[in-house]
Amino acid sequence: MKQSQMLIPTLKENPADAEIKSHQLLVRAGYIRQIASGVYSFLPLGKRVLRKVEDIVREEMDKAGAHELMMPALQPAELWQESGRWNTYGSELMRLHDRHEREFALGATHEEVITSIVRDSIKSYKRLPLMVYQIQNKFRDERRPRFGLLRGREFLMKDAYSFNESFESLDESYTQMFNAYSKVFEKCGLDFRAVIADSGQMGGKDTHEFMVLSEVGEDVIAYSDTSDYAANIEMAPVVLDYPESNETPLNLEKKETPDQKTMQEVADYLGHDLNQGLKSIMFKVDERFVMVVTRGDHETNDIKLKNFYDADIVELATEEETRQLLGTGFGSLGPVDVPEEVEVIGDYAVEKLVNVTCGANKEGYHYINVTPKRDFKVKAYADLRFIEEGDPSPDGQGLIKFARGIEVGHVFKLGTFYAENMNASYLDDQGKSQTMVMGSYGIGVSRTVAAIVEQYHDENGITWPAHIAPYQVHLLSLNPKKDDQKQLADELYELLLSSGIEVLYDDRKERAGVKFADSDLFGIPLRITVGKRAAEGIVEVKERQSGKQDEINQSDIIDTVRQWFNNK
Ligand code: 9G3
Repeated sequence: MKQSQMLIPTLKENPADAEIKSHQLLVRAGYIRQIASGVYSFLPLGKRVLRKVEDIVREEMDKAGAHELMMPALQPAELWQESGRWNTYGSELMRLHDRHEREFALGATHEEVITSIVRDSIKSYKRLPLMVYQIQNKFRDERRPRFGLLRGREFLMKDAYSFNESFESLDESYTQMFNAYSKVFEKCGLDFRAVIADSGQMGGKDTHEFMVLSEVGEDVIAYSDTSDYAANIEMAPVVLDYPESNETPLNLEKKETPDQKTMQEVADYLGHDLNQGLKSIMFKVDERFVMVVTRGDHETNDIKLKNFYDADIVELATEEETRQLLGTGFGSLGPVDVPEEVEVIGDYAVEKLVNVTCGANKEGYHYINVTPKRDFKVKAYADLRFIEEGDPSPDGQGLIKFARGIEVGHVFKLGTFYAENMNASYLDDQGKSQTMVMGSYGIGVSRTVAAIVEQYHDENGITWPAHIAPYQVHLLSLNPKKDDQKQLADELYELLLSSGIEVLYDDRKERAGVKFADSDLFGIPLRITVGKRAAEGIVEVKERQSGKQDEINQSDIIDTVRQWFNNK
Protein backbone atom coordinates (compact mmCIF):
# COMPACT_ATOMS: atom_id res chain seq x y z
CA MET A 1 0.00 0.00 0.00
CA LYS A 2 1.14 3.56 -0.68
CA GLN A 3 1.00 5.88 2.32
CA SER A 4 0.25 8.87 0.11
CA GLN A 5 -3.18 7.30 -0.49
CA MET A 6 -3.86 6.00 3.03
CA LEU A 7 -5.54 7.15 6.24
CA ILE A 8 -2.75 6.93 8.84
CA PRO A 9 -3.03 10.06 10.99
CA THR A 10 0.11 10.04 13.15
CA LEU A 11 0.57 12.41 16.08
CA LYS A 12 3.72 13.84 17.61
CA GLU A 13 2.27 14.09 21.11
CA ASN A 14 0.43 11.65 23.40
CA PRO A 15 -3.31 12.31 23.57
CA ALA A 16 -4.21 13.91 26.90
CA ASP A 17 -6.42 11.05 28.15
CA ALA A 18 -3.94 8.30 27.25
CA GLU A 19 -2.17 7.14 30.42
CA ILE A 20 -0.56 3.88 29.27
CA LYS A 21 1.87 3.08 26.45
CA SER A 22 -0.48 0.94 24.34
CA HIS A 23 -3.16 3.62 24.39
CA GLN A 24 -0.63 6.38 23.61
CA LEU A 25 1.17 4.52 20.84
CA LEU A 26 -1.87 3.03 19.08
CA VAL A 27 -3.37 6.53 18.84
CA ARG A 28 -0.12 8.34 17.94
CA ALA A 29 0.75 5.75 15.28
CA GLY A 30 -2.66 6.19 13.65
CA TYR A 31 -3.92 2.66 14.44
CA ILE A 32 -7.07 3.64 16.39
CA ARG A 33 -9.22 6.67 17.08
CA GLN A 34 -11.71 7.11 19.93
CA ILE A 35 -15.18 8.32 18.99
CA ALA A 36 -16.69 8.12 22.48
CA SER A 37 -15.52 7.02 25.90
CA GLY A 38 -14.51 3.38 25.54
CA VAL A 39 -15.55 3.26 21.86
CA TYR A 40 -12.85 3.05 19.17
CA SER A 41 -12.44 2.88 15.41
CA PHE A 42 -9.68 0.68 14.00
CA LEU A 43 -8.06 2.63 11.17
CA PRO A 44 -6.36 0.69 8.31
CA LEU A 45 -3.15 -0.19 10.18
CA GLY A 46 -5.13 -1.16 13.27
CA LYS A 47 -7.60 -3.24 11.27
CA ARG A 48 -4.75 -5.23 9.67
CA VAL A 49 -3.28 -6.05 13.10
CA LEU A 50 -6.73 -6.99 14.42
CA ARG A 51 -7.13 -9.37 11.50
CA LYS A 52 -3.71 -10.94 12.18
CA VAL A 53 -4.73 -11.71 15.77
CA GLU A 54 -8.17 -12.92 14.63
CA ASP A 55 -6.52 -15.29 12.15
CA ILE A 56 -4.28 -16.76 14.85
CA VAL A 57 -7.38 -17.30 17.03
CA ARG A 58 -9.38 -18.73 14.10
CA GLU A 59 -6.60 -21.20 13.21
CA GLU A 60 -6.38 -22.57 16.75
CA MET A 61 -10.18 -22.69 17.21
CA ASP A 62 -10.56 -24.64 13.96
CA LYS A 63 -7.74 -27.00 14.98
CA ALA A 64 -9.51 -27.55 18.30
CA GLY A 65 -12.59 -28.72 16.41
CA ALA A 66 -14.70 -25.61 16.90
CA HIS A 67 -16.83 -24.28 14.03
CA GLU A 68 -17.15 -20.59 13.30
CA LEU A 69 -20.57 -19.01 13.13
CA MET A 70 -21.96 -15.50 13.54
CA MET A 71 -24.64 -14.53 16.06
CA PRO A 72 -26.45 -11.19 16.15
CA ALA A 73 -25.47 -8.37 18.50
CA LEU A 74 -29.19 -7.56 18.87
CA GLN A 75 -30.62 -9.97 21.44
CA PRO A 76 -34.30 -10.12 22.43
CA ALA A 77 -34.86 -9.52 26.15
CA GLU A 78 -37.00 -12.68 26.30
CA LEU A 79 -33.89 -14.88 26.04
CA TRP A 80 -32.28 -13.14 29.03
CA GLN A 81 -35.55 -13.40 30.91
CA GLU A 82 -35.59 -17.15 30.21
CA SER A 83 -32.05 -17.55 31.54
CA GLY A 84 -32.90 -15.31 34.49
CA ARG A 85 -30.08 -12.89 33.75
CA TRP A 86 -32.18 -9.95 32.52
CA ASN A 87 -32.33 -8.63 36.07
CA THR A 88 -28.99 -9.81 37.44
CA TYR A 89 -27.08 -7.45 35.17
CA GLY A 90 -27.60 -3.79 35.90
CA SER A 91 -26.72 -0.86 33.71
CA GLU A 92 -23.65 -2.66 32.33
CA LEU A 93 -25.98 -4.52 29.94
CA MET A 94 -26.82 -2.06 27.17
CA ARG A 95 -30.54 -2.22 26.47
CA LEU A 96 -32.71 -0.62 23.79
CA HIS A 97 -36.22 -0.69 22.36
CA ASP A 98 -37.07 -1.37 18.73
CA ARG A 99 -39.73 0.56 16.80
CA HIS A 100 -42.44 -1.67 18.28
CA GLU A 101 -41.22 -0.89 21.78
CA ARG A 102 -39.90 -4.44 22.16
CA GLU A 103 -36.89 -4.74 24.51
CA PHE A 104 -33.47 -5.82 23.27
CA ALA A 105 -29.95 -6.03 24.66
CA LEU A 106 -26.75 -5.36 22.76
CA GLY A 107 -24.77 -8.59 23.11
CA ALA A 108 -22.43 -8.53 26.10
CA THR A 109 -22.00 -12.28 25.64
CA HIS A 110 -23.94 -14.99 23.84
CA GLU A 111 -24.72 -17.90 26.17
CA GLU A 112 -28.48 -17.25 25.84
CA VAL A 113 -28.42 -16.90 22.06
CA ILE A 114 -26.36 -20.01 21.35
CA THR A 115 -28.33 -22.11 23.84
CA SER A 116 -31.59 -21.06 22.16
CA ILE A 117 -30.17 -22.17 18.78
CA VAL A 118 -28.77 -25.48 20.04
CA ARG A 119 -31.84 -26.50 22.07
CA ASP A 120 -33.97 -26.29 18.92
CA SER A 121 -31.60 -28.22 16.70
CA ILE A 122 -29.64 -30.79 18.73
CA LYS A 123 -31.69 -33.70 20.12
CA SER A 124 -29.39 -36.70 20.17
CA TYR A 125 -26.26 -37.59 22.15
CA LYS A 126 -24.76 -38.56 18.78
CA ARG A 127 -24.43 -34.86 17.92
CA LEU A 128 -22.42 -34.05 21.07
CA PRO A 129 -19.92 -32.68 21.93
CA LEU A 130 -20.50 -29.57 19.85
CA MET A 131 -18.12 -26.60 19.85
CA VAL A 132 -18.91 -23.35 18.06
CA TYR A 133 -17.35 -19.89 18.12
CA GLN A 134 -17.67 -16.42 16.73
CA ILE A 135 -15.49 -13.32 16.53
CA GLN A 136 -17.69 -10.29 17.04
CA ASN A 137 -18.01 -6.99 18.88
CA LYS A 138 -19.43 -7.13 22.38
CA PHE A 139 -21.11 -4.29 24.24
CA ARG A 140 -20.67 -3.69 27.98
CA ASP A 141 -21.43 -0.29 29.46
CA GLU A 142 -18.41 -0.18 31.76
CA ARG A 143 -18.73 2.40 34.55
CA ARG A 144 -15.18 3.61 33.94
CA PRO A 145 -13.83 2.79 30.49
CA ARG A 146 -10.08 3.49 30.47
CA PHE A 147 -6.67 2.52 29.19
CA GLY A 148 -7.78 2.64 25.57
CA LEU A 149 -8.56 -0.83 24.19
CA LEU A 150 -7.90 -2.51 27.54
CA ARG A 151 -11.30 -1.60 28.95
CA GLY A 152 -13.72 -0.50 26.25
CA ARG A 153 -17.50 -0.46 25.97
CA GLU A 154 -17.53 -2.00 22.49
CA PHE A 155 -14.75 -4.51 21.90
CA LEU A 156 -13.87 -7.49 19.72
CA MET A 157 -14.24 -10.85 21.43
CA LYS A 158 -13.87 -14.44 20.27
CA ASP A 159 -16.47 -16.32 22.22
CA ALA A 160 -16.80 -20.09 21.98
CA TYR A 161 -19.37 -22.42 23.49
CA SER A 162 -19.21 -26.17 24.04
CA PHE A 163 -22.24 -28.44 24.51
CA ASN A 164 -21.45 -31.74 26.18
CA GLU A 165 -23.25 -34.90 27.32
CA SER A 166 -21.48 -34.94 30.67
CA PHE A 167 -19.04 -33.20 32.94
CA GLU A 168 -16.37 -35.69 31.84
CA SER A 169 -16.90 -34.62 28.24
CA LEU A 170 -16.89 -30.98 29.32
CA ASP A 171 -13.50 -31.57 30.98
CA GLU A 172 -12.18 -32.74 27.60
CA SER A 173 -13.56 -29.72 25.75
CA TYR A 174 -12.20 -27.44 28.46
CA THR A 175 -8.73 -28.97 28.18
CA GLN A 176 -8.81 -28.68 24.39
CA MET A 177 -9.70 -25.00 24.64
CA PHE A 178 -7.15 -24.42 27.42
CA ASN A 179 -4.39 -25.83 25.19
CA ALA A 180 -5.64 -23.92 22.14
CA TYR A 181 -5.49 -20.67 24.17
CA SER A 182 -1.91 -21.39 25.18
CA LYS A 183 -0.97 -21.76 21.50
CA VAL A 184 -2.81 -18.54 20.57
CA PHE A 185 -0.98 -16.44 23.13
CA GLU A 186 2.37 -18.08 22.36
CA LYS A 187 1.89 -17.23 18.66
CA CYS A 188 1.06 -13.66 19.68
CA GLY A 189 4.48 -13.56 21.36
CA LEU A 190 2.94 -12.86 24.75
CA ASP A 191 4.41 -13.61 28.19
CA PHE A 192 1.25 -14.99 29.82
CA ARG A 193 0.12 -17.22 32.71
CA ALA A 194 -3.04 -19.32 33.01
CA VAL A 195 -4.35 -18.56 36.50
CA ILE A 196 -7.12 -20.17 38.54
CA ALA A 197 -10.00 -17.72 38.54
CA ASP A 198 -13.33 -17.03 40.18
CA SER A 199 -16.38 -18.25 38.25
CA GLY A 200 -18.38 -15.25 39.47
CA GLN A 201 -21.88 -14.76 38.07
CA MET A 202 -21.41 -17.64 35.67
CA GLY A 203 -21.96 -20.35 38.22
CA GLY A 204 -20.07 -23.51 37.35
CA LYS A 205 -16.82 -24.29 39.02
CA ASP A 206 -13.41 -24.43 37.35
CA THR A 207 -12.39 -21.44 35.40
CA HIS A 208 -9.00 -20.12 34.32
CA GLU A 209 -8.00 -16.67 33.17
CA PHE A 210 -5.15 -16.11 30.74
CA MET A 211 -3.16 -13.18 32.07
CA VAL A 212 -0.54 -11.18 30.20
CA LEU A 213 2.00 -9.99 32.76
CA SER A 214 2.05 -6.22 32.78
CA GLU A 215 2.38 -3.44 35.34
CA VAL A 216 -0.71 -1.76 33.89
CA GLY A 217 -2.83 -4.90 34.31
CA GLU A 218 -5.97 -4.37 36.39
CA ASP A 219 -5.83 -7.87 37.84
CA VAL A 220 -3.50 -9.08 40.57
CA ILE A 221 -2.10 -12.60 40.26
CA ALA A 222 -1.07 -14.48 43.39
CA TYR A 223 1.64 -16.97 42.38
CA SER A 224 3.94 -19.33 44.23
CA ASP A 225 7.64 -18.49 44.29
CA THR A 226 8.54 -22.19 43.90
CA SER A 227 5.68 -24.02 42.13
CA ASP A 228 3.52 -23.19 39.07
CA TYR A 229 0.54 -22.30 41.26
CA ALA A 230 -1.05 -19.05 40.08
CA ALA A 231 -4.51 -17.67 40.87
CA ASN A 232 -6.44 -14.45 40.51
CA ILE A 233 -6.13 -12.76 43.89
CA GLU A 234 -9.95 -12.53 43.95
CA MET A 235 -10.21 -16.22 44.67
CA ALA A 236 -6.80 -17.34 45.95
CA PRO A 237 -7.62 -19.24 49.18
CA VAL A 238 -5.76 -18.50 52.43
CA VAL A 239 -4.62 -21.82 53.87
CA LEU A 240 -3.01 -20.62 57.09
CA ASP A 241 -3.68 -22.58 60.31
CA TYR A 242 -3.78 -19.83 62.92
CA PRO A 243 -2.16 -20.84 66.24
CA GLU A 244 -4.09 -20.82 69.55
CA SER A 245 -3.11 -17.74 71.55
CA ASN A 246 -1.34 -18.45 74.84
CA GLU A 247 -2.47 -15.14 76.34
CA THR A 248 -4.83 -15.03 79.36
CA PRO A 249 -8.05 -13.23 78.41
CA LEU A 250 -8.34 -9.93 80.34
CA ASN A 251 -11.64 -8.23 81.23
CA LEU A 252 -13.41 -6.41 78.42
CA GLU A 253 -13.12 -2.66 78.91
CA LYS A 254 -14.61 0.35 77.09
CA LYS A 255 -12.05 3.11 76.47
CA GLU A 256 -12.44 6.69 75.30
CA THR A 257 -10.58 7.22 72.06
CA PRO A 258 -11.40 10.88 71.31
CA ASP A 259 -10.93 11.98 67.66
CA GLN A 260 -9.08 8.78 66.68
CA LYS A 261 -10.56 7.99 63.24
CA THR A 262 -8.45 5.41 61.37
CA MET A 263 -7.48 1.91 62.48
CA GLN A 264 -3.87 3.09 62.70
CA GLU A 265 -4.72 6.12 64.85
CA VAL A 266 -6.75 3.97 67.25
CA ALA A 267 -3.95 1.38 67.40
CA ASP A 268 -1.36 4.09 68.09
CA TYR A 269 -3.61 5.74 70.71
CA LEU A 270 -4.23 2.45 72.52
CA GLY A 271 -0.60 1.39 72.09
CA HIS A 272 -0.87 -1.74 69.97
CA ASP A 273 -0.17 -2.91 66.41
CA LEU A 274 -2.76 -3.04 63.64
CA ASN A 275 -2.92 -6.82 63.87
CA GLN A 276 -4.10 -6.57 67.49
CA GLY A 277 -7.18 -4.67 66.40
CA LEU A 278 -10.33 -5.87 64.64
CA LYS A 279 -11.55 -4.20 61.45
CA SER A 280 -15.35 -4.29 61.02
CA ILE A 281 -16.81 -3.40 57.63
CA MET A 282 -20.56 -3.19 56.93
CA PHE A 283 -21.72 -4.72 53.66
CA LYS A 284 -25.08 -5.10 51.94
CA VAL A 285 -25.19 -8.66 50.62
CA ASP A 286 -28.33 -8.94 48.46
CA GLU A 287 -31.00 -7.85 50.99
CA ARG A 288 -29.11 -8.50 54.23
CA PHE A 289 -26.68 -6.34 56.22
CA VAL A 290 -23.47 -8.15 57.07
CA MET A 291 -20.63 -7.00 59.30
CA VAL A 292 -17.40 -8.64 58.18
CA VAL A 293 -14.74 -8.75 60.89
CA THR A 294 -11.11 -9.17 59.89
CA ARG A 295 -7.82 -8.65 61.68
CA GLY A 296 -6.86 -4.98 61.51
CA ASP A 297 -4.05 -5.54 59.01
CA HIS A 298 -6.14 -7.66 56.59
CA GLU A 299 -8.58 -6.67 53.82
CA THR A 300 -12.03 -8.20 53.24
CA ASN A 301 -12.20 -9.97 49.86
CA ASP A 302 -15.63 -9.03 48.48
CA ILE A 303 -15.54 -11.88 45.91
CA LYS A 304 -15.04 -14.44 48.66
CA LEU A 305 -17.86 -12.73 50.61
CA LYS A 306 -20.13 -12.93 47.54
CA ASN A 307 -19.30 -16.61 47.04
CA PHE A 308 -19.82 -17.36 50.76
CA TYR A 309 -23.42 -16.15 50.43
CA ASP A 310 -23.76 -17.19 46.76
CA ALA A 311 -25.08 -13.64 46.38
CA ASP A 312 -25.86 -11.56 43.30
CA ILE A 313 -25.07 -8.15 44.79
CA VAL A 314 -22.36 -7.28 47.32
CA GLU A 315 -21.69 -3.63 48.07
CA LEU A 316 -20.47 -1.51 50.98
CA ALA A 317 -23.26 -0.26 53.25
CA THR A 318 -23.56 3.51 53.23
CA GLU A 319 -22.61 5.53 56.33
CA GLU A 320 -26.27 6.47 56.92
CA GLU A 321 -27.40 2.82 56.64
CA THR A 322 -24.66 1.98 59.15
CA ARG A 323 -25.73 4.81 61.45
CA GLN A 324 -29.36 3.62 61.31
CA LEU A 325 -28.32 0.07 62.18
CA LEU A 326 -25.59 0.66 64.75
CA GLY A 327 -26.04 4.27 65.86
CA THR A 328 -22.56 5.23 64.77
CA GLY A 329 -20.47 6.01 61.69
CA PHE A 330 -17.57 4.09 60.21
CA GLY A 331 -15.00 5.30 62.75
CA SER A 332 -15.88 3.02 65.67
CA LEU A 333 -17.69 -0.09 64.39
CA GLY A 334 -17.38 -3.37 66.19
CA PRO A 335 -19.05 -6.81 66.51
CA VAL A 336 -19.74 -6.63 70.30
CA ASP A 337 -23.49 -6.24 71.08
CA VAL A 338 -24.80 -5.63 67.55
CA PRO A 339 -28.57 -5.75 66.83
CA GLU A 340 -29.77 -9.07 65.44
CA GLU A 341 -30.60 -7.63 62.01
CA VAL A 342 -26.86 -7.30 61.53
CA GLU A 343 -25.24 -10.63 60.65
CA VAL A 344 -21.62 -10.88 61.80
CA ILE A 345 -19.13 -13.13 60.03
CA GLY A 346 -15.43 -13.31 60.69
CA ASP A 347 -12.31 -14.21 58.80
CA TYR A 348 -10.53 -17.28 60.21
CA ALA A 349 -7.64 -15.05 61.38
CA VAL A 350 -9.98 -13.51 64.00
CA GLU A 351 -11.30 -16.69 65.64
CA LYS A 352 -8.42 -17.44 68.03
CA LEU A 353 -7.39 -13.89 68.89
CA VAL A 354 -7.24 -12.85 72.57
CA ASN A 355 -7.16 -9.35 74.10
CA VAL A 356 -7.60 -7.30 70.92
CA THR A 357 -9.47 -4.02 70.40
CA CYS A 358 -12.53 -3.11 68.33
CA GLY A 359 -14.98 -0.24 67.91
CA ALA A 360 -17.66 0.07 70.63
CA ASN A 361 -20.35 1.21 68.13
CA LYS A 362 -20.17 4.58 69.88
CA GLU A 363 -18.43 7.65 68.48
CA GLY A 364 -15.03 8.07 70.18
CA TYR A 365 -15.12 4.75 72.12
CA HIS A 366 -13.40 1.42 71.58
CA TYR A 367 -13.28 -1.86 73.48
CA ILE A 368 -9.93 -3.27 74.64
CA ASN A 369 -9.27 -6.82 75.85
CA VAL A 370 -11.75 -8.23 73.32
CA THR A 371 -11.62 -12.02 73.03
CA PRO A 372 -13.80 -12.96 70.03
CA LYS A 373 -14.67 -16.45 71.28
CA ARG A 374 -16.02 -14.90 74.52
CA ASP A 375 -17.23 -11.43 73.56
CA PHE A 376 -19.26 -11.72 70.34
CA LYS A 377 -21.20 -14.19 68.24
CA VAL A 378 -20.56 -14.79 64.56
CA LYS A 379 -22.80 -16.55 62.02
CA ALA A 380 -19.60 -18.24 60.86
CA TYR A 381 -15.86 -17.96 60.48
CA ALA A 382 -14.65 -18.34 56.89
CA ASP A 383 -11.83 -17.51 54.51
CA LEU A 384 -12.86 -13.94 53.79
CA ARG A 385 -9.65 -12.01 53.38
CA PHE A 386 -7.39 -11.29 50.42
CA ILE A 387 -4.30 -13.48 50.33
CA GLU A 388 -1.10 -11.50 50.91
CA GLU A 389 2.50 -11.72 49.70
CA GLY A 390 4.34 -14.10 52.03
CA ASP A 391 1.26 -16.20 52.78
CA PRO A 392 1.81 -19.90 52.08
CA SER A 393 0.91 -20.95 48.53
CA PRO A 394 -2.43 -22.87 48.57
CA ASP A 395 -0.72 -25.83 46.88
CA GLY A 396 1.55 -26.12 49.89
CA GLN A 397 4.65 -25.28 47.89
CA GLY A 398 6.47 -22.01 48.56
CA LEU A 399 5.16 -18.56 49.41
CA ILE A 400 2.85 -16.21 47.55
CA LYS A 401 4.11 -13.28 45.49
CA PHE A 402 2.03 -10.78 43.48
CA ALA A 403 2.19 -9.73 39.83
CA ARG A 404 -0.18 -7.59 37.80
CA GLY A 405 -1.86 -9.00 34.71
CA ILE A 406 -4.09 -8.08 31.78
CA GLU A 407 -6.86 -10.67 31.35
CA VAL A 408 -6.88 -11.61 27.64
CA GLY A 409 -8.72 -14.93 27.90
CA HIS A 410 -11.16 -16.67 30.21
CA VAL A 411 -12.38 -20.27 30.02
CA PHE A 412 -15.38 -21.45 32.04
CA LYS A 413 -17.00 -24.72 32.95
CA LEU A 414 -20.57 -23.49 32.99
CA GLY A 415 -22.28 -26.76 33.94
CA THR A 416 -26.01 -26.96 33.35
CA PHE A 417 -27.09 -23.42 34.37
CA TYR A 418 -28.19 -22.29 30.89
CA ALA A 419 -29.38 -25.68 29.61
CA GLU A 420 -31.60 -26.10 32.69
CA ASN A 421 -33.03 -22.58 32.57
CA MET A 422 -33.57 -22.75 28.81
CA ASN A 423 -34.45 -26.45 28.37
CA ALA A 424 -31.55 -27.54 26.25
CA SER A 425 -31.77 -31.33 26.54
CA TYR A 426 -30.86 -34.36 24.43
CA LEU A 427 -31.79 -38.06 24.34
CA ASP A 428 -28.97 -40.27 25.63
CA ASP A 429 -28.14 -43.72 24.25
CA GLN A 430 -30.97 -45.17 26.40
CA GLY A 431 -33.43 -42.73 24.88
CA LYS A 432 -33.61 -40.87 28.19
CA SER A 433 -33.77 -37.06 28.15
CA GLN A 434 -30.66 -35.45 29.68
CA THR A 435 -29.69 -31.83 30.29
CA MET A 436 -26.74 -30.57 28.27
CA VAL A 437 -23.55 -29.51 30.04
CA MET A 438 -21.83 -26.38 28.73
CA GLY A 439 -18.53 -24.55 28.66
CA SER A 440 -17.80 -21.03 27.45
CA TYR A 441 -14.47 -19.68 26.32
CA GLY A 442 -13.56 -16.04 25.60
CA ILE A 443 -10.59 -14.19 24.16
CA GLY A 444 -10.49 -10.41 24.13
CA VAL A 445 -9.15 -9.93 20.59
CA SER A 446 -8.94 -6.12 20.63
CA ARG A 447 -7.63 -6.23 24.19
CA THR A 448 -4.94 -8.70 23.06
CA VAL A 449 -3.75 -6.16 20.46
CA ALA A 450 -3.23 -3.62 23.25
CA ALA A 451 -1.60 -6.22 25.52
CA ILE A 452 0.90 -7.01 22.75
CA VAL A 453 1.81 -3.32 22.46
CA GLU A 454 2.29 -3.19 26.25
CA GLN A 455 4.89 -5.95 25.91
CA TYR A 456 6.34 -4.80 22.57
CA HIS A 457 7.33 -1.16 22.42
CA ASP A 458 10.37 1.06 22.97
CA GLU A 459 10.90 4.81 23.39
CA ASN A 460 10.31 5.41 19.67
CA GLY A 461 7.14 3.39 19.17
CA ILE A 462 5.66 -0.07 18.71
CA THR A 463 7.92 -3.07 17.99
CA TRP A 464 5.39 -5.71 16.77
CA PRO A 465 6.22 -9.42 16.77
CA ALA A 466 6.82 -10.40 13.13
CA HIS A 467 3.48 -12.16 12.52
CA ILE A 468 1.32 -9.52 14.18
CA ALA A 469 2.56 -6.37 12.42
CA PRO A 470 0.22 -4.76 9.86
CA TYR A 471 2.85 -5.20 7.13
CA GLN A 472 6.10 -7.16 6.81
CA VAL A 473 8.19 -4.45 5.18
CA HIS A 474 8.13 -0.66 5.43
CA LEU A 475 9.68 0.75 2.22
CA LEU A 476 10.89 4.36 2.48
CA SER A 477 12.03 6.54 -0.40
CA LEU A 478 13.83 9.42 1.32
CA ASN A 479 13.80 11.87 -1.54
CA PRO A 480 11.15 11.12 -4.18
CA LYS A 481 12.22 14.29 -6.00
CA LYS A 482 15.46 12.56 -6.99
CA ASP A 483 14.61 10.41 -10.09
CA ASP A 484 17.04 7.60 -9.35
CA GLN A 485 15.70 7.22 -5.80
CA LYS A 486 12.04 7.42 -6.86
CA GLN A 487 12.56 4.99 -9.70
CA LEU A 488 14.35 2.39 -7.56
CA ALA A 489 11.81 2.71 -4.77
CA ASP A 490 8.88 2.28 -7.21
CA GLU A 491 10.57 -0.78 -8.72
CA LEU A 492 11.21 -2.33 -5.31
CA TYR A 493 7.60 -1.69 -4.31
CA GLU A 494 6.32 -3.61 -7.35
CA LEU A 495 8.92 -6.36 -6.81
CA LEU A 496 7.98 -6.83 -3.16
CA LEU A 497 4.25 -6.86 -3.99
CA SER A 498 4.67 -9.36 -6.81
CA SER A 499 6.77 -11.52 -4.48
CA GLY A 500 3.79 -11.75 -2.11
CA ILE A 501 5.43 -9.63 0.59
CA GLU A 502 3.18 -7.32 2.60
CA VAL A 503 4.74 -3.90 1.99
CA LEU A 504 3.79 -0.40 3.13
CA TYR A 505 5.40 2.20 0.87
CA ASP A 506 6.10 5.67 2.26
CA ASP A 507 5.99 7.56 -1.05
CA ARG A 508 4.95 10.83 0.57
CA LYS A 509 6.62 14.11 -0.13
CA GLU A 510 7.81 14.47 3.47
CA ARG A 511 11.21 15.12 5.06
CA ALA A 512 13.30 12.07 5.89
CA GLY A 513 13.01 12.80 9.61
CA VAL A 514 9.22 12.63 9.47
CA LYS A 515 9.38 9.33 7.58
CA PHE A 516 11.79 7.75 10.06
CA ALA A 517 9.79 8.96 13.06
CA ASP A 518 6.54 7.56 11.63
CA SER A 519 8.27 4.31 10.69
CA ASP A 520 9.52 3.87 14.28
CA LEU A 521 6.01 4.58 15.56
CA PHE A 522 4.36 2.00 13.24
CA GLY A 523 6.65 -0.82 14.43
CA ILE A 524 6.76 -2.74 11.11
CA PRO A 525 9.49 -5.40 11.58
CA LEU A 526 11.74 -4.61 8.58
CA ARG A 527 12.46 -1.22 7.04
CA ILE A 528 14.00 -0.85 3.58
CA THR A 529 15.30 2.65 2.89
CA VAL A 530 16.08 3.92 -0.60
CA GLY A 531 18.45 6.87 -0.20
CA LYS A 532 21.70 8.33 -1.50
CA ARG A 533 23.19 5.07 -2.79
CA ALA A 534 20.15 4.31 -4.99
CA ALA A 535 22.27 4.94 -8.09
CA GLU A 536 24.53 2.02 -7.04
CA GLY A 537 21.49 -0.19 -6.40
CA ILE A 538 22.31 -0.21 -2.67
CA VAL A 539 19.55 0.09 -0.05
CA GLU A 540 19.53 -0.02 3.73
CA VAL A 541 17.66 -2.77 5.63
CA LYS A 542 16.89 -2.17 9.31
CA GLU A 543 15.28 -4.47 11.91
CA ARG A 544 12.80 -2.45 14.00
CA GLN A 545 13.11 -4.50 17.21
CA SER A 546 16.90 -4.83 17.39
CA GLY A 547 17.83 -1.70 15.45
CA LYS A 548 20.36 -3.81 13.51
CA GLN A 549 20.90 -2.42 9.98
CA ASP A 550 22.82 -3.43 6.82
CA GLU A 551 23.35 -2.11 3.37
CA ILE A 552 22.45 -4.67 0.73
CA ASN A 553 22.21 -4.87 -3.01
CA GLN A 554 18.70 -4.52 -4.42
CA SER A 555 19.04 -7.99 -6.00
CA ASP A 556 19.27 -9.58 -2.54
CA ILE A 557 16.18 -7.95 -1.10
CA ILE A 558 13.57 -10.67 -1.69
CA ASP A 559 15.82 -13.44 -0.32
CA THR A 560 16.80 -11.28 2.68
CA VAL A 561 13.17 -10.55 3.54
CA ARG A 562 12.00 -14.14 3.01
CA GLN A 563 14.82 -15.60 5.11
CA TRP A 564 14.21 -13.09 7.88
CA PHE A 565 10.54 -14.00 8.19
CA ASN A 566 11.17 -17.73 7.81
CA ASN A 567 13.23 -17.62 10.98
CA LYS A 568 10.46 -15.93 12.97
C1 9G3 B 1 -23.48 -9.26 30.85
C2 9G3 B 1 -22.64 -8.15 31.07
C3 9G3 B 1 -21.32 -8.33 31.41
C4 9G3 B 1 -20.81 -9.63 31.53
C5 9G3 B 1 -21.66 -10.72 31.31
C6 9G3 B 1 -22.99 -10.55 30.96
C7 9G3 B 1 -19.01 -11.05 31.96
C8 9G3 B 1 -21.10 -12.05 31.42
C9 9G3 B 1 -19.17 -13.46 31.86
C10 9G3 B 1 -18.94 -13.99 30.48
C11 9G3 B 1 -18.65 -15.43 30.43
C12 9G3 B 1 -18.14 -15.89 29.11
C13 9G3 B 1 -18.59 -16.13 26.76
C14 9G3 B 1 -17.17 -15.79 26.43
C15 9G3 B 1 -16.27 -16.01 27.59
C16 9G3 B 1 -16.77 -15.35 28.85
N1 9G3 B 1 -19.50 -9.82 31.88
N2 9G3 B 1 -19.79 -12.14 31.75
O1 9G3 B 1 -21.77 -13.08 31.24
F1 9G3 B 1 -24.76 -9.03 30.52
CL1 9G3 B 1 -23.29 -6.58 30.89
O2 9G3 B 1 -19.04 -13.30 29.52
N3 9G3 B 1 -19.02 -15.54 28.02
